[in-house]
Amino acid sequence: AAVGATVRVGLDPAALQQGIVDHLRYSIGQLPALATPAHYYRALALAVRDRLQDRWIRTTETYFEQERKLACYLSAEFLLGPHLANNLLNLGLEEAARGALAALGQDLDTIIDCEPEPGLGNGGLGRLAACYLDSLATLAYPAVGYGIRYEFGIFAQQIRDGWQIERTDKWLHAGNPWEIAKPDICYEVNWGGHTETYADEAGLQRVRWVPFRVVKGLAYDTPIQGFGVDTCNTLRLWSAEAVESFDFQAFNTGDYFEAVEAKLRSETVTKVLYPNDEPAIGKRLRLAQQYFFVSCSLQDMLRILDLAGVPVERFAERYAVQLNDTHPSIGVAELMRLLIDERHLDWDQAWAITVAAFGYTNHTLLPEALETWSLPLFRECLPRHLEIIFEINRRFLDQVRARFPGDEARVARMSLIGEVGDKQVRMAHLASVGSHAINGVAALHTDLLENSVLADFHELWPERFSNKTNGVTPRRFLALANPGLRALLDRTLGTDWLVDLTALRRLEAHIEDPAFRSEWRAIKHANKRRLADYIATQTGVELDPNWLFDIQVKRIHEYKRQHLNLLHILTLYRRLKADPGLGIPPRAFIFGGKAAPGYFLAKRIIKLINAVAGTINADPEVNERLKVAFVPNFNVRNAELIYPAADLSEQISTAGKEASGTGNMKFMLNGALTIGTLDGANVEIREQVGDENFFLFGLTADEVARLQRQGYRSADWLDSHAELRAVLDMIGSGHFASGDSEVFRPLVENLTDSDPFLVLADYAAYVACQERVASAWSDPERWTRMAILNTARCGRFSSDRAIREYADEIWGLQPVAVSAHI
Ligand code: 26Q
Repeated sequence: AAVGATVRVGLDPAALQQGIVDHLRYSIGQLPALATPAHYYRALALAVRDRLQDRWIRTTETYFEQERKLACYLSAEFLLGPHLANNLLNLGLEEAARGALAALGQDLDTIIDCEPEPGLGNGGLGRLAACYLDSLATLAYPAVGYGIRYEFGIFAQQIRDGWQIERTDKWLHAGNPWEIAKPDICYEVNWGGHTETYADEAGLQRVRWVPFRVVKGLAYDTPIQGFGVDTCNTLRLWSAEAVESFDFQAFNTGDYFEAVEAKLRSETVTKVLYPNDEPAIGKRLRLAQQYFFVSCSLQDMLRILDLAGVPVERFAERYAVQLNDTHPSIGVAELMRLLIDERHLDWDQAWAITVAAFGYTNHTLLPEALETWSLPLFRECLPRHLEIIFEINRRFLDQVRARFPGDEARVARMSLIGEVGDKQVRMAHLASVGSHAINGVAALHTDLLENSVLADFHELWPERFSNKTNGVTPRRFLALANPGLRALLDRTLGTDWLVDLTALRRLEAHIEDPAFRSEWRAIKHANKRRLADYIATQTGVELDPNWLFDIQVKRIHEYKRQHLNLLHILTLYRRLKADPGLGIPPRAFIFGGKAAPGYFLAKRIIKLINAVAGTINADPEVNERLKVAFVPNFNVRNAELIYPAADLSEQISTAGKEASGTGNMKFMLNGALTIGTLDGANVEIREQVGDENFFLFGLTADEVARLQRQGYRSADWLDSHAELRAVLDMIGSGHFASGDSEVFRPLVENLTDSDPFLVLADYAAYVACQERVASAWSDPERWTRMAILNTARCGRFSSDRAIREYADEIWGLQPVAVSAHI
């Protein structure tokens, strides 16, 4: 190949080095002598993107030529995490990059740490979308991710005086070497205004939407390279801009300032990710974000269909459109609008296409987390869509009445319009009616979905429902996160586990080999050392890697019960204070997670964790047996340090409340044992690993429901448990707050007065279960066997398995082999 080609595509260290030097000069304009690791990061990222480019173009071209079905994953969030190390892994370029940088006097790990992570999501749902993109590409499925290019992602969390402080996440401030702007791929999106009817040339009555405002959506594409294949799919994120023509009126009348203000208003649409993981009422901008990205994405699908010369009637043969929760569910009404108002299809034809194209994934059962929009707000913002939703509803309720004559209570329950209190549009109902497939994200969750929130829909259309238990990508969460374990697995099993996680079963043959177990322990120890060093630099708390590392990392939520974990810690603290000779194994309790900025109790839970940490870590009577640390700013990057260092994974949500959990799977993958309730995917984890290798405690979902029906009284549990009362009193007394008895009063009162998530009811069982954990830990050989079994039996929880199920059972999607020219 010519020299120029080598700079762009050569995979050997020398070519890569040349590529880096070239970008440093021609793309960045930096003198090598003055280049910092951040400059080298950008240069390497650009050199790696060059090496993706042929695969990327070839993939797009292959899909276009082969006229095959494409999966479109619509998600308001993609919590991608850093790209560089992942792309090096998937391209098989890790050693070449290390060598190329070494020749330039640079260290690859230092360079990798320079990447600001794209945190375009809140937690589980956004990270799931990112894992699914990885699996889609690795399995060679034709797919596109569609979402929002937030200028500011999830806030960076700092801890000041024990409290969470939010800092804006300026992930784009040094530019983003991974994305390519496609300014020619852009669409107009209407907002507000009113509708009119008119007669077309043929005299047919049609509807026209006269908007109050028009915003333009621009595409930014990011390559999603599969592991070990040439498939490189696209993540297309939309960024909002003002429509040029829109300023002119104000400009011409001399109000330049007004014109600029209108431009700014347009651009706020994609400014910032909402940092809540449940809906807040009446947030017009959130509705604007949802409609904006969904409209751009559907217009894009139609444009590509036109380009391919495929008639719009065949839309559903060419696209499977998956709704990641209800956030993109306005798509049901938008596709109807595009097909009827713009493409002039009749209602029945448009509806058949819509239902055949859409699938809906539900991620929550919590009633307060189900999305609704107030009818007046909805009408003001999306007047045409409301008309369409009324018509969908009219036809749908006719169907319900025909099937269940005289059952008006059922009709009211199922209506797309809720009439309890103020009228609302129920997005989960819109998504369910407009989709041929509806799924939950774990077996228990799907079961509860079918029998509670969507029971009426399940009765009407049982064939639409199925379960798709979540999964996580072993490339990022094992190979990248745990290089020590990766090397052991490669040496012991070969490398096929990376694309067939069930191959880890073969580890079971090595469990009785003491040398293997001791290697296993050495790897875990090194991972714990690495995390301890990180925690020491971030918080000043020093942890000993020989201790049991007991970890709970996830968003802070009452239903996830970080405070139950705290009650256990304080029980041990009190016992140790009373009896300093008590024989309990030393434990490090590690927490991490962000609270929604407006979530009062969640923020107090963070403050309490830090207050307890301050007291315990400084007390020589207990700090040789107990330590507590809160890792600030839990994100994808530090998650990759945390999961591999865990001995014990805390999955202690109130049964029936956690739809699935995916952190539970990331811990299991890395050989942590789980202490957990029968909730979400914990149920399936326990099934896989065996009852004897899982620390189970607590009420079941049925028992929780029954207790709450009967009228749960938390005070009953206080009367019968002196130790629990003492712990709560201690929190309330100000013991952890230099005598301030106010700060934690709301938390204590929440538990003693209402306890909505049954923390007190599960307390005794949890503490008893933790005693079983302690006794298992005291036998290291037994613990190691159980740890190995956890990794060996995690095969089901690969996102590859989950994606195959979606492809086969919902999307009707076949893999398409891509072969790059180079
Ligand atoms: C909705 C409207 C307005 C503003 C915000 C939102 C919003 C944003 C994010 C609502 C929900 C979310 C995120 C939910 C989420 O992460 N759910 C988790 O999804 C995981 C993947 O399926 C599951 O494993 C978890 O159990 C579930 O809690």
